[in-house]
Amino acid sequence: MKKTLVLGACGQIGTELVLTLRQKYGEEAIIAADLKEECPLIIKNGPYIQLDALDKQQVRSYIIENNVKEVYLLAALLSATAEKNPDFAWKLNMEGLFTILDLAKEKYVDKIFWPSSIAVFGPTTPMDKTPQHTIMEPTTVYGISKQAGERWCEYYSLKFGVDVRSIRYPGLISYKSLPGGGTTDYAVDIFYKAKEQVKFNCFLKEDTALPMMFMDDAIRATIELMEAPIENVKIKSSYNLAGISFTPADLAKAIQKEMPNFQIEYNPDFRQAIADSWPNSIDDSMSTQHWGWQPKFDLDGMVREMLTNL
Ligand code: NAD
Ligand code: AKB
Repeated sequence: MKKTLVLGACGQIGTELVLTLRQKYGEEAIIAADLKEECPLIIKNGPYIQLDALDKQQVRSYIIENNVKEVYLLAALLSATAEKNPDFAWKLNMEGLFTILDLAKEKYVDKIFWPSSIAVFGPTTPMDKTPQHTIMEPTTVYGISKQAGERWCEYYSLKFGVDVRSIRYPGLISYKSLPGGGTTDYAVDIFYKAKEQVKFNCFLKEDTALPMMFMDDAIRATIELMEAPIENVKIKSSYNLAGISFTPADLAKAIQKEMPNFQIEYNPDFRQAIADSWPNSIDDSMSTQHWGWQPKFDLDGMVREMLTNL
């Protein structure tokens, strides 16, 4: 049986990706792996292994011995956490990628998914409808690692024929798993406070617009890109992907439509500078043209799903 490994499977994206991949390809075909000893209850329905993405030998042996042919590499430090530990963020975000790219170069692995982020853009990037190809001068360690990762993915693809596919995810909003230390995490935390009927203390200013997406759309995009015929995947670095763009004030208003007593206050912290360096909205027309991407969730639809399911 062809095996797929999701490395970093216990996080916000991995949990939902593992569930969806198992529904599609069977529980035994999808191996969840993470640094954590125990995997979340929700993904206990299939194989799990404790694996350190930084342990090159362990990762290589596991993949080769278990006939793993596809790898989703999700282990990383996100923007806010990375700023607190830049050296380690650079190490984790880069070294794991080289281990997997080299396994594909040596033909052990057939296909890789590696996520990039809107963090590859910086303050000199056009902020509205940011194009696929534009100025990219990121000012965060996270953004620098994602930009470097994109360059290496393209390099391995062009020089060695490695099939590596990537999306520049916007901030992701989900109810099945918690976010792991990003600047866009406020857009998940806000729903927990709304449900608890507690005033939300937002760490971004009310008018900070950022590109965001409901997790269902992100998982569908990931699998659609991975299933696209290779000739359609023309961009070998990473694809822009857009869902919904909104400010904390827009999101609060949308929640108030469903919960009129919901309250918010704004106390920006160090994450404001990170958010200010990122785009307001993204032009993802190349994803639409090349592999047919279409988002389904708008702001009100996402808010209803979150409030119903949390
Ligand atoms: P997360 O922090 O929620 O999850 C990361 C997982 O990786 C965690 O379960 C953690 O235990 C695991 N991990 C950390 N170090 C590891 C190691 N050495 N070995 C094995 N596992 C390890 O992150 P996420 O939100 O699920 O993001 C996954 C990927 O998607 C990251 O590359 C991130 O940069 C990217 N991304 C996420 C978002 C988002 O909004 N969630 C947006 C853009 C890009
Ligand atoms: C973060 O805020 O760090 C992530 C991202 C947009 O990459 N959610």
